[in-house]
Amino acid sequence: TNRNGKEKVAAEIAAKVKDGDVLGVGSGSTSYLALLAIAERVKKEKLNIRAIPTSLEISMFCSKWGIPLTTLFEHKPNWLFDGADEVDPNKSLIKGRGGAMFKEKLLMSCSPINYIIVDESKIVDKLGTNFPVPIEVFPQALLHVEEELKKIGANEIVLRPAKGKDGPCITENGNLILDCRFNNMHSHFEKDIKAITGVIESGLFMGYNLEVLVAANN
Ligand code: DER
Repeated sequence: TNRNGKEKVAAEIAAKVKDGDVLGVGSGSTSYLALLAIAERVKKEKLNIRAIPTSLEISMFCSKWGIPLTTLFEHKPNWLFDGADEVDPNKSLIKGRGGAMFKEKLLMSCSPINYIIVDESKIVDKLGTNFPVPIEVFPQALLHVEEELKKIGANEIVLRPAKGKDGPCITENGNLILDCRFNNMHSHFEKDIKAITGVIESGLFMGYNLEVLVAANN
């Protein structure tokens, strides 16, 4: 049933697409549903749009369904849609279960309008309830970053293991991911994490102008 809810929200996103749009396309299964719905409209209505992907997987889906790709070298996105792991009452997010948060945050920073599509399970009172905060780390900086994260209150730091190969998960940027839990994440905590040299990006999104569309778990 919640799949129906998700497909309804995916259709809402697809309905927003205008001819000529350049879309920032987030990663994850909910963005995927929206991309499917958009691809249908593109085909049926011969829409001329372009996508700036946030992961290899999204690039492959766009190529498969005939949605032309572009890059930030040629275009800024008119708007973006993406999923999230957690959304709190201030519309702060935890993202990055899919490991694409560097490009997702980069695109969101370049996009004037951002839609976050989630189901009710992602709505939390306090960030960190269900998901750790993923932090992308330059490999050589690992031990330094772990030390610094502990200083700002990390009480659990897990090096994300790879699936399908031995050793740690390696992001599409060639970095490692630390999944972290913290004692207290105050309202500018994203900046405290980013200030640590060796941190490439975190999955903490605070203070972005975004609209949240929630799929009912009917
Ligand atoms: O990795 C990400 O940031 C994804 O957007 C993720 O957080 C949401 O993925 P889902 O839609 O498959 O739950």
